[in-house]
Amino acid sequence: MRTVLVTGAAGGIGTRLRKLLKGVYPQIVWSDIKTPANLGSDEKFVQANIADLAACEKLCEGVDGIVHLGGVSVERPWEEILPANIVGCYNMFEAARRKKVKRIVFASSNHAIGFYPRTRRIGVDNVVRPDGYYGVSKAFGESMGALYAYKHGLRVTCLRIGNFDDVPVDHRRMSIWLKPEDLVQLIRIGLEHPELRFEVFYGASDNERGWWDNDAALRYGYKPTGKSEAHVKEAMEGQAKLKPDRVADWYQGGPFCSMEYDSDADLARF
Ligand code: 15L
Repeated sequence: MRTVLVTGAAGGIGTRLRKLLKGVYPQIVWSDIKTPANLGSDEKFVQANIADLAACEKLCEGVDGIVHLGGVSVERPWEEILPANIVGCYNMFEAARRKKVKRIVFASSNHAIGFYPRTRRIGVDNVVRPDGYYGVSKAFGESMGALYAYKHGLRVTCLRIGNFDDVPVDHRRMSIWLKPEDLVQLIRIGLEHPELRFEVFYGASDNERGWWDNDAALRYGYKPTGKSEAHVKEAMEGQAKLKPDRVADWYQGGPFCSMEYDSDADLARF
């Protein structure tokens, strides 16, 4: 990997990665629809809208690997998800194929499987259960990854990111927390591991209360260093500030599940 493109540079994860990936690859090109605050003079930034295929092709020129974080990162109306996360995701994969980029790490999300109850332990072979249009867009991105890997030979890693933060901030995040440095490890496996073709990994640290079987990532050498149990006090303090919610508290996806929820389901059966 000589040149790595990272989309979504102005977002929460992108902003943090700008520090954590410094010096890891000879050249990193950062991109976003908006210019990040505090761009360093040593950082290369290209402003682009991923809903524009020609702009994506330009971004991919001379690039070896992509970390695709760009797009909407929370639940939003379909009209916002469609251009940014569906069209934008297609554009990045297609531009990568046309420009012969070798690898893509796609930032998927736990919201692709948010409608599994917290009582279930799941792996990467369970069918998706998105908890909103955002989750659907992440499931779509994982499908694009599989298509472009098996049909066009790209090497693709989809990271179902739990919650990326310095510490877990509530009860749910105790199970899905991802320490920033652990995300760097997963990204590096995706960009560098010689045997990888297409994989889905959970973007989670070594959380005792975790719901996900992350064997696939461990087999590729992932050694998470974050342990949510070390931060239980902060997480429970955060939890105490939240109102109980029968749907959000039942499902892995939490509050995204209760948005616009109007099913009369007996939760205990699902
Ligand atoms: C995500 O996918 C979001 O990008 C982030 O904002 C959080 O909501 C996170 O999931 C989460 O589930 O905590």
